[in-house]
Amino acid sequence: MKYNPAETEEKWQKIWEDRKLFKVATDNSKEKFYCLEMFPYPSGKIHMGHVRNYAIGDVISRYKFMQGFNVLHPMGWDAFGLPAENAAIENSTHPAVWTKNNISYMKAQLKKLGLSYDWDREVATCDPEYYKWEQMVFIQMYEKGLVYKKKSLLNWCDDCNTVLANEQVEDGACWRCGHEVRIKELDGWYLKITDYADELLDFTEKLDGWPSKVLTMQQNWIGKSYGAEIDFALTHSDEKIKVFTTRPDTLFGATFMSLAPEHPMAKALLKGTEQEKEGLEFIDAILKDDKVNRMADDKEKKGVFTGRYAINPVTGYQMPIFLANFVLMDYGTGAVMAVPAHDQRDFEFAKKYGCELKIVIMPKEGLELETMTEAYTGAGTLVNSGVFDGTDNESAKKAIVDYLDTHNLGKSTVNYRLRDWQISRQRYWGAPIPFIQCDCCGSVPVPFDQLPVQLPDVDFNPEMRGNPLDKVESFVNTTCPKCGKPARRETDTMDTFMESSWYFLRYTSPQCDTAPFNKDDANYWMNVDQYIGGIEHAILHLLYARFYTKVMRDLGYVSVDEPFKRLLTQGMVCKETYKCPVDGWLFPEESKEGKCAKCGGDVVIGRVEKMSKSKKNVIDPNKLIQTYGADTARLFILFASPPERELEWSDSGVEGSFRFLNRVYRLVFNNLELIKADHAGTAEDALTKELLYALHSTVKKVTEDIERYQLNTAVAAMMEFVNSLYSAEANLTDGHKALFKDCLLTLIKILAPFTPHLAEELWEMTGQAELVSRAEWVKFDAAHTQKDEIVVAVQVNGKLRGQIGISRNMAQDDVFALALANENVSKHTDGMTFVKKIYVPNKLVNFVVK
Ligand code: ANZ
Ligand code: ZN
Ligand code: ZN
Repeated sequence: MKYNPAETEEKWQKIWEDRKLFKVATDNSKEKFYCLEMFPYPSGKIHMGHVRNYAIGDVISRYKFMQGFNVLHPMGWDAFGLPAENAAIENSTHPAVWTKNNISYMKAQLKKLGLSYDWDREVATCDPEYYKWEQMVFIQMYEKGLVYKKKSLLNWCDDCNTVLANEQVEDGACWRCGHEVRIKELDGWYLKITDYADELLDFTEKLDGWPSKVLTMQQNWIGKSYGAEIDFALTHSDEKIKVFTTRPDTLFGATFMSLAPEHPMAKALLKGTEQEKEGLEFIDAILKDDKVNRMADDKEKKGVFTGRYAINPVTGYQMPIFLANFVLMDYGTGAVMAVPAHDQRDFEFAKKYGCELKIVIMPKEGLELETMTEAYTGAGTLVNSGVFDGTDNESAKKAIVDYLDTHNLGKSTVNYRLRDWQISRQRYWGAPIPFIQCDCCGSVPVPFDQLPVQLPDVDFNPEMRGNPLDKVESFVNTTCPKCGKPARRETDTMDTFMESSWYFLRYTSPQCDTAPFNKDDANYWMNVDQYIGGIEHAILHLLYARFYTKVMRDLGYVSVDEPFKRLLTQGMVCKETYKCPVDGWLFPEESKEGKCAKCGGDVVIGRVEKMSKSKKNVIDPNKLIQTYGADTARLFILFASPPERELEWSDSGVEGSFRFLNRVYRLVFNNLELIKADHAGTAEDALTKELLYALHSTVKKVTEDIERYQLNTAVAAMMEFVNSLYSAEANLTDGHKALFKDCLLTLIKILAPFTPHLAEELWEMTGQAELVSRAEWVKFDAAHTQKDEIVVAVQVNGKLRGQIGISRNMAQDDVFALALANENVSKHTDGMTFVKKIYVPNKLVNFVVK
């Protein structure tokens, strides 16, 4: 008899499914555990990153199941998005068809992995029954003042007839067609996430189950800074320019001003000056550059003088006003008071354009203009700052703002980096924004009883450009719900981040047809106790989901403040690359012993990198499962690396995992008779002690390791356990059989979350009635988790001279006696006088001798 994964796995998957083993219901009498993995985009196939994500989640879920929790472990599809639409255009199909096919293929793949999902809760976000509620909540947000429409400047490709995100603009050209990108003013819908900036920030302090790295990223994204707004008068007009600064203490050193090229006053300032033409050209050029790029520290600082001057309110200095590429309109006020001696960007800019530098913050070690090679940005005492001279710069911040405040020149403010969330997409495959545009009434929400606003049918073909919704007359032309006159339907669809911001709430009652979800169910299951997903979602998805949850709370739908209690961000799956100088990147199977399978030439083995289709360093989960089975795939992935780290693919590692499972199979199979029999009595000898130790310390380690996500060391502990059992096997007497049986059954149980199919098969072979997935998790006895024998180092005058084995907590005098009995130790102490005998219990002996 041999371990046959293909047969075993299919058999158990069917049994679990038939018995609806992982179907759960709200049950207030039971403690719940909600385990969630980020749902996939139905791109076509499962990749190794998915396998890793879901294998980790499955261990945690199955473990919690066995611990008696009522475990919610759902799965679904983040089903809207651009790839479906592009594929539909290319292949003249419909995005819905493409998506549906992908879902059914990927679902079958997931089932082959033996994941413990409650498939009755499956959700696909492109389902009108899903987005209907999103539309309803969107309207409720609108009624609460959390949704608004605004014109903004966006990247636009005339050829593709579409808006482009900054990342889709490459050197001023469209990433898809290469056409020049222009800036177009467009209406867009926004969610007021900024209303929640403070709460989102404050709660990052309370999310102690999150990686601190992710919290820091969120904090930086929200980017709260305290500072001041200061008004600067102009020499040529009565208007004023307001700047935002975090360094009011440097006001006396402000020698010029930098404005964003899109600042509303930029063109007016230029008007009639010698610089007008150059200035206008500069504005056009800069607007094409994307913002991230403009802000980058290493980006060359560029600017033009406007020909105008502002007046420093405390020094009277006439500050030339520049337009500068690194000043952004959507931060602060879009205007900066430049202090070149104390800000690096301003320093570089001043050197380039010949502006004056003035030191106003003096560090202890002194500072001189002549020798400065970079801005001094540290702390110090104020100089050249009138009445504030001598004040330390931290207290000067407040003192100067107070002064400005009393003279009506400025006031303290708080500024955020976080911007409102622009959710409009000029695309078909998304949830339609439920609004109607009426010439008389403006933007009018679609009445609730008319929801969902469903996507109309459209024929897709390769000639298509832009948003097909614009062209569907029957969709666009409608009547105003308020006045009944002809009106136009909104044709923008929502950002797909909207759907992923609340799917975890929908999972708590996915069939609910009277509300987005049932309140009692949501309050029972929320928060998600464990969320698992990629670090690439550390900022936007998690921030939006947190925001949405708070909005749902404020709309009265749910009572939690935060969606995710604990967060695990799994590392990437990586593999070395293969490249043939002739044929380019090769799939792993196209490189045979260093030779290219296509041309026979030498293959260049490249760095270990994230698995990606473009570099072909991918392993197909299907093939892996076909060859070794899902349990081997799962075990390898879990064993190869701690979940949060990168995982380097290794074929020999996969082989090793497969061999281990065979070893387990044989061990149990060879002892079936022993397991099925009843045994009485336990021998009191060394082997019993060893077995007890192996058993309890393994259970302890596996339990604790799962709790702290160290799944790899949990697997290692089970491997060691199997080794101990093999070596004990040969020496068993009747007095060990009961204990040995216990060890084997325990092994099967603790393996169950990791390799559930094999565990079920073995469990059944041993004659157990229930499923091992339903068995109770094993408890350990702490008394047996410590080895009696411990090794203690013996030093003489601080030098290691020997090691002794002692029993734990042996009396000090006995330890000294044992130590002195050691030959090498006595060689160094014989004939000497003892100055001191030191004993660090259970660790170290040191004799100080003369
Ligand atoms: C004067 C000053 C002196 C500044 C100094 C810094 C150092 P954080 O901390 O990120 O909030 N700033 C203001 N608005 C800007 C914009 N729209 N685009 C680019 N830079 C802008 O940054 C605040 C600082 O960034 C502000 O404080 C301002 O420069 C600049 F020794 O004002 B500071
Ligand atoms: Zn284009
Ligand atoms: Zn109307």
